[in-house]
Amino acid sequence: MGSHNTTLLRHVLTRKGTTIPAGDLALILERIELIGKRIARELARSSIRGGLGYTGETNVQGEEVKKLDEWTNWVFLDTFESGDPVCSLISEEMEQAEHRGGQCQENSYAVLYDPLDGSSNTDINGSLGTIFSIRKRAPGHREDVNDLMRPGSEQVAAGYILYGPGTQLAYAAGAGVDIFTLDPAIGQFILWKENVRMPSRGKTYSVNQGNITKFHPGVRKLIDHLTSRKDKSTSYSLRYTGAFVADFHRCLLEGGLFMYPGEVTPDGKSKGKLRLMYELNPMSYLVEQAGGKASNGKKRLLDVVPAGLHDRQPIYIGSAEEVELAERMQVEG
Ligand code: AHM
Ligand code: MG
Repeated sequence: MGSHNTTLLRHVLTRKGTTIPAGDLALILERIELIGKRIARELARSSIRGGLGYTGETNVQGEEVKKLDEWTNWVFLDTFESGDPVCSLISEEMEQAEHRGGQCQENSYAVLYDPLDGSSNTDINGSLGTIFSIRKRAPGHREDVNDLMRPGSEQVAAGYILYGPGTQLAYAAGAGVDIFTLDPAIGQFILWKENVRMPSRGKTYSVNQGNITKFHPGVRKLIDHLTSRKDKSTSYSLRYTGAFVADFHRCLLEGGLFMYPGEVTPDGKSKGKLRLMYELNPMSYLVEQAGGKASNGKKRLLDVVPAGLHDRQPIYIGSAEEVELAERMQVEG
């Protein structure tokens, strides 16, 4: 058994080749790991603390808000109270960004996040996640977030926390994807895998197949193709948890395809469900750093210029072979 004693902070401070200064990244990830520990602890006992169910409110996305959505969003705001070097907090749960300090300075950042991904799983003790994206803010900006209306390729770091049987944190900052596991007894995220590389093809696909009639016919063609393989060595199994983080984590480790296709509306337009800035960009950044691909069915997701903070897009993400296949099948028309 190898030695398991590299903490997240030590790793960040000694990692070479990152696109963001190690000191800045350490300050931000130190906060995010604390958020992960606070959320993991609460999720483990929320059923006996009256923390499950809905608040009765609807969020900016028009979705019913769960008590844990609201609480986890507050945990971000509370943990980043002291700001520096984070100037702006932008969440799928808030219509407007929250800012810390005065005008954003030279080396200040925005953290864009989905505090509780897969929230339909809260009440059944299913897997959940937190997703984050880190971008530089242009000096002098604050409420004006136009400097962030840029493609996901401009992220300087991104990652997620998976709350499963164990809690794991994965991040990338231009030097590959590294994964850490929380040891609750000592309260530390310990390095588990460094520089994860995805297989170029996998054995599973992930999609909410119950929505098939709402998707473009190209998606049905793709699913027919994936499910028509008779040879065990080339056939696919379906895996879908209802939490993007959990499904993506499988893909990252074992290869395969996760998709959330656009829903074709009566006027023939395709409408994605998952959010570009809080969900798709961070995972697309990670997948590319691990040798995989991410597309909206027509183009690389990291090249998409957001139409707004809460923009949604279709997604096809995973091993290079399966994502290229989806694009060839013209899944989004
Ligand atoms: P959420 O962030 O509000 O939980 O929504 C995102 C989730 C993803 O985690 C998951 O892949 C998808 O929505 C599940 O949606 P559906 O229930 O339509 O399959
Ligand atoms: Mg989500």
